[in-house]
Amino acid sequence: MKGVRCFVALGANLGDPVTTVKAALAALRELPQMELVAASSLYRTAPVGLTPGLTDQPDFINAVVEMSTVLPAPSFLAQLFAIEARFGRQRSVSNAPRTLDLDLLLYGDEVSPDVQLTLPHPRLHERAFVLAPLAEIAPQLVIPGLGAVDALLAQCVDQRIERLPP
Ligand code: PH2
Ligand code: MG
Ligand code: MG
Repeated sequence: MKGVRCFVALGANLGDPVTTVKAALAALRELPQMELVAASSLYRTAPVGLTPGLTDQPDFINAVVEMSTVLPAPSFLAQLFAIEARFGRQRSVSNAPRTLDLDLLLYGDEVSPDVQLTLPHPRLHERAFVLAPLAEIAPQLVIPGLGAVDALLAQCVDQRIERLPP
């Protein structure tokens, strides 16, 4: 498929997050009009950016996938939201614990300040839990307006992440 090169982040920290993330990877693989090109390892990561009052959260399981799609970005995002809903995602305050979070990180080279879908993802460059799996599957990647993925990752050394065995 000659589609747009996209990257999606997966995150979960409620229930059984390893099983959830693996099942979400299978769901992404089955989406029509797109192709899953590469999937990173799973990572166990310390929660980042916690809302006051929600600081005692379980660790997350995170991963990143590369996809190719012929869908426009808003339609692709709608598909991601539909998968989140299937996995029982409840939306409350930002950064609350979640059964499954799917974030569209990059849609080709698109740069957009749209509040519904900011591209690249607005916090991507400061999050080791995104940059480490991204660097694993796309080590040469340059993020539009932000720079090389490995250089950005080197600036996030204080965040605890552990790559899980396959
Ligand atoms: N997602 C957040 C906020 N903080 N921390 C980790 N480790 N992993 C996440 O996926 C995550 C987070 C908001 O989506
Ligand atoms: Mg999200
Ligand atoms: Mg998120």
